[in-house]
Amino acid sequence: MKRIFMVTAASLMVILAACQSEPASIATPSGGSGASTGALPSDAAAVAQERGLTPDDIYAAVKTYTPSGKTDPFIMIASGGQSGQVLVIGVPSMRILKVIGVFTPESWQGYGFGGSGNKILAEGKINGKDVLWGDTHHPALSETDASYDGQFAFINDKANARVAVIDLRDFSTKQIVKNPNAINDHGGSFVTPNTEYVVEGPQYATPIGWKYAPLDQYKDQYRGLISFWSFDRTKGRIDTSKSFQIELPPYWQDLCDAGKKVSDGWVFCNSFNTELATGGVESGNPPFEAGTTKNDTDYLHIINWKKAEQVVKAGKVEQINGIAVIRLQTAIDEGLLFFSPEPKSPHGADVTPGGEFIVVGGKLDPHVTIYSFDKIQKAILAGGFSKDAYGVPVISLDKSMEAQVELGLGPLHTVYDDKGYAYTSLFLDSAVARWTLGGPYADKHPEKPWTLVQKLPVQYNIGHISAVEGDTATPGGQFVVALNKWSIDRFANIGPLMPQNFQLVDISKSGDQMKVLYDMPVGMAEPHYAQIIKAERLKPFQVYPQVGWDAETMAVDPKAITSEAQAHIERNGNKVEVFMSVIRSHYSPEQVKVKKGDHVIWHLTNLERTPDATHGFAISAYNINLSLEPGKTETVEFDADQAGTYTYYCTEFCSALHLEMIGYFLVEP
Ligand code: K7E
Ligand code: CUA
Repeated sequence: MKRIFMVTAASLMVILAACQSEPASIATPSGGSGASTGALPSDAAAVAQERGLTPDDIYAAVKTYTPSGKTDPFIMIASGGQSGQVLVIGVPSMRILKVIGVFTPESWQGYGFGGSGNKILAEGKINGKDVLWGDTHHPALSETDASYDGQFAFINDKANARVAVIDLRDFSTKQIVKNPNAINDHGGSFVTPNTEYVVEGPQYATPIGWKYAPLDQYKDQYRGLISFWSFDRTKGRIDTSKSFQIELPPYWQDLCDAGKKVSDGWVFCNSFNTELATGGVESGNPPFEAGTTKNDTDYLHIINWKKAEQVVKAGKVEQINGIAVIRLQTAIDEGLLFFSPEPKSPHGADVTPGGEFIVVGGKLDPHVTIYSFDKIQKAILAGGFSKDAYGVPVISLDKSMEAQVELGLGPLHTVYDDKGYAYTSLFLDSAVARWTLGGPYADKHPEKPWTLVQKLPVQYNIGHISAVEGDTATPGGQFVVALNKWSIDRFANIGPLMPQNFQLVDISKSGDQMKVLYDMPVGMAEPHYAQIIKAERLKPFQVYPQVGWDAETMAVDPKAITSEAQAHIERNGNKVEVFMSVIRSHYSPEQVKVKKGDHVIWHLTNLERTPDATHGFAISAYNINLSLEPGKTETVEFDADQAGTYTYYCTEFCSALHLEMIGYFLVEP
């Protein structure tokens, strides 16, 4: 129901004046234009009136409108859910800037249609089988000293326990790592404060190495397994030889977060199903949803990864499928693993900017529970624990808890700002809760610590929540994005499968002043988490640094030609090697003739140095399609197994003579 009332030119001026008083860095990120407030043009007031816009609507419009030629001050890296992709979105305009193919072939980028993307996708094979989709959940930007450094992004595939590396110099996928010991994951990816490790937490327990074991052996044979993938920044790759895993009890570890600052060196994961339910509603067992929620508490997992590193160095590991695994008993004996109870069916474990507290959502409990890292450390020093069924020391809740804040129904995930507020998604309430942190944050806001300040309705069923750098040591405080699972009535009806709704929320003002600004439909999957980085931290290439650049190795391909004069074809028996140049508006050579059965190796180099002068390359019927950005080299290798007359042509409208950018590929019978 929309409140419609008259918007007078005078009230618009008040709103505009209010917007103008926002910090210039938010209102006019690119600076310099110096728009004058002055009087609102009468034609604009007429439009507002005709469209029935309320003052709130006009505030939202002014707050989010990004004039042509201006760029967004923030970039959101969002999971692409079941699309197996990653979305790059400008904030606050909420415009999609790029869809990055990660676990799924993506034809615009020519990812998975003959070029280097095929090699990367092949790394994600499972037992030799192509798995060409992913359920991406949690993107993680690389960090230096617990703040985003704009260099890399990582993303997990929940469905298949894989982690991918995206290089932010060209926003493209460079590596997929298949976890050899887990078949699904969830608590990943997230990074340790200097991106020493990309952490991949587990979810539904299976035997390590996903070997067969019947469900009546669940307690003894099934296990959780958290992975610490060692990241080599210089190479821009995960180094599995320096990575390790820690065996965990078969509780369903869920969301994880790395400690930072005072809690650097530790990782925290919430969990559920301490009941060890194995389902079987068809044989009279309680269904999973009941079986996994019987206990009043589950366990927050508290893991000392710096100590685990030492245990690995000391060789107290077992090699399983090529990865060093710290066994559960070793983790207990070496003091790497502790538990503390969490209220009913928790979700989310989110560390505060300074690392002092860990906030866990209640899911079936109206509270968030706030754990104190300091108290946890004191309890560990004091000793005298009870033990869980597997012998893991349990720190009682009264020894680890700092506070509980009642927020409402279904608290899930929490992010932070620069004003000492925390923001928690309330799934069942469909709301964003703003509440106050205590401890060192107490004097940043006027309210009492650990209290609810505002509950802002969102549309609808919010899952994750993302804030500008809101999970780092240096949160921004301008915007929150609610990642809503349902959109129901927010968009035009386009059939039963409805888009998700990313709702932009203004959090720039203190107190109960949060406002919904904008609805962005996401009509391609269900994203889970997203991170928002200040755009100025990103330093991507405009064109590849040199002609002949191999985007996979991020170096010049020694086989690449660098001028049109070098274009040629080499034949050696039934091997045909094509060295092709690509520039507006022709390929050279324009005729490639082979015999049926020839093995073809086709190198293409885009000689352009002009930004955006991208060419495509598609060979009809051969499932080959490449994107050649300025300077890029790609190599396609295939057997000419079908005789006939084929064309190859440029799939990017690159110039007035783009349609003429074609060639003939003749395969003689
Ligand atoms: Cu992070 Cu959606 Cu995977 Cu919560 S999960 S919503
Ligand atoms: Cu090159 Cu179109």
